[in-house]
Amino acid sequence: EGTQAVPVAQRSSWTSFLKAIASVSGDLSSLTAPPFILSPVSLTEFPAYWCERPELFAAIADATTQEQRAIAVLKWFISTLKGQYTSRNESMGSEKKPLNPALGELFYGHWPDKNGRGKTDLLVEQVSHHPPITAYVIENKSKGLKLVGHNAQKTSFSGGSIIVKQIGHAVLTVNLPSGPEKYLLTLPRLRIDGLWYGSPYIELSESSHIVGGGYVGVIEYKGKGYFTGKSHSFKATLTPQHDADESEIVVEGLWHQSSKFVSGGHGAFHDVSAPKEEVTAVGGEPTGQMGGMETRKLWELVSRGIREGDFELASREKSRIENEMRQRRKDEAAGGTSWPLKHFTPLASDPLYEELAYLAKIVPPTEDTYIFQENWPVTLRAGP
Ligand code: HCR
Repeated sequence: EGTQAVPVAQRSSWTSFLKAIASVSGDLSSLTAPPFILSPVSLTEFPAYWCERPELFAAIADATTQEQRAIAVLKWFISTLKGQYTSRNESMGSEKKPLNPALGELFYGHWPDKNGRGKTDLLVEQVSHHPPITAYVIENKSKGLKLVGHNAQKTSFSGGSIIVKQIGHAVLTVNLPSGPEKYLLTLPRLRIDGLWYGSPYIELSESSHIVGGGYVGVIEYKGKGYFTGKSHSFKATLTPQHDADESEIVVEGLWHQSSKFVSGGHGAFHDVSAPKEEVTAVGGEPTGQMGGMETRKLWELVSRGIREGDFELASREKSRIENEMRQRRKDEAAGGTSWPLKHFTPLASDPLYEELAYLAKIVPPTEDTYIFQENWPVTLRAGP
């Protein structure tokens, strides 16, 4: 009975970690966790989950009516959830603790053009260290599609699980001949279960929204024992905002597998059994190399240590990076300067969020945002 997944030598540090989680509320990112639960990947790589099926993203631009577009946006969104929330269980055996990004940490990548879907670019910047906030842009220029968003988390502990409230939102812009159409996307709540056993996994709960293009979309998430009695269940409802002739669209199923239309369409809706496509990381320096703040360069040795089981290397390098960052912050404070973000400017409120959140009665009614500065390195946009 008990903590089978925890290596014997790490059991007491795992129990201390769980106790620390239970007593710290808000931000878990800086707690030190035992080696077996460490992921070699930083949170700045997570925005790539938004586009692991680039053809579904591109399909949004190919839809010819508002109804088709609303369906395409929902299909793309639901198809990202498997990667966002279950992929570490598949690739690493359980959910793990990602590397806590440094302020100004960067990640650039792309998905190449294939079968006329166009090239899709990814840019990520860590815009805050404490609390951790990650901002990102995903753009398919040839299709006129752009997703700009930011993410933060507020954690609490309840009934042996970690509850993660996601803060932040994303705005998807679809450039149409008639002008831009914008969709607001909010994020689900997470519950991290299986902690005691040392094999954490995620279940989604409550709801998230997709609002825009003439539709108000609500996605409700349930685990075992609800709609279908199965884990990872969801029900999505797209309600037309104006046109009484348009019908409501309802879809139900399992977000990590497949779903079906319940009304407003027939048969299969989404299916993620086909392989996904990982992002190709690219260096952001003019030479095409990765600079010192690019995630795979910054964490190179920590990652190698974690992957190869050399935890001495991992922890030595992690301390070196953290000390360097602490020193950088001290120097800035002494000199009255602050770290210049490369790609984003913080803004205390987002008028588009406010307008669309009001339509769908989303709480909170206002949120801050990070405005993307269109200075994406030209070199990163070259190529097919
Ligand atoms: C909660 C979490 C950090 C945040 C991760 C987010 C919410 C980040 C944005 C992505 O779009 C989706 C996403 C997926 C991850 O599931 C989620 C992480 C899961 C665990 C991690 C905690 C900070 C670490 C808790 C430590 C446990 C696993 C021992």
